Amino acid sequence: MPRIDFSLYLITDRCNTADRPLHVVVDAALEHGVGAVQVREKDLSARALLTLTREISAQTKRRDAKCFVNDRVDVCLSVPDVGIHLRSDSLPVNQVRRLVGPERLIAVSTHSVDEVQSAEQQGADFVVLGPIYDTPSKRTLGKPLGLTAIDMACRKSSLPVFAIGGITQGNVGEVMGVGASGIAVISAIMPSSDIGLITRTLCSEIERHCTMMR
Ligand code: 3NM
Repeated sequence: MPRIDFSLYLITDRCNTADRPLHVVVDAALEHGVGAVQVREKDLSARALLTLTREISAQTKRRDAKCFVNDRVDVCLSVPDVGIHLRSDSLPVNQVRRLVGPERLIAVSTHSVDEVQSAEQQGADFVVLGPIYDTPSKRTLGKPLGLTAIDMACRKSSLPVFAIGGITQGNVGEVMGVGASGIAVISAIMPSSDIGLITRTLCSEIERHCTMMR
């Protein structure tokens, strides 16, 4: 079994759930095919983040899915089996590997092919590369990277590369078609009025393009 056995990675945003409790949205997404959830609530205190990560980890366990926490190695180490998702200003990957040991999964946010290669050399398990398309929260990063970045990253690294940034049911096929191992999304799922339908649609698009590549 590969360490990364999922292809649809949901990132939380508890302020973007169309007024539903976060756990309701997360549970529906897990029920319909999300394979991993990243707890990314940057404004929470360490203690509140710990409580939330415990809750979401219990939800992912029930569905045989994975749970990651953004940036906070201390919170990660406090909850059994939770992985860590590092950003560019987090502790370096190799340092985190020494802290969390060989079993916990390490994901890394990357914004260039060089960063993907560096994450691989330092012992990451997979990378998220973006923004691939325009997405409001990442306009400060400049122009979206586009599909060629995924293509190049997949050629130059053997790590699973997940596409992020503006991924929707309309473009998931494109990113899978150039070699992505999966997608990471917030707004395609979090605020959706029908979480089950959009999750199933994304899963079947991913599966369709994986089948076409075989
Ligand atoms: N990181 P949506 S893009 C959290 O490029 C995040 O590193 C990105 O949200 C990166 O699915 C992004 O709504 C936002 O576009 C993803």
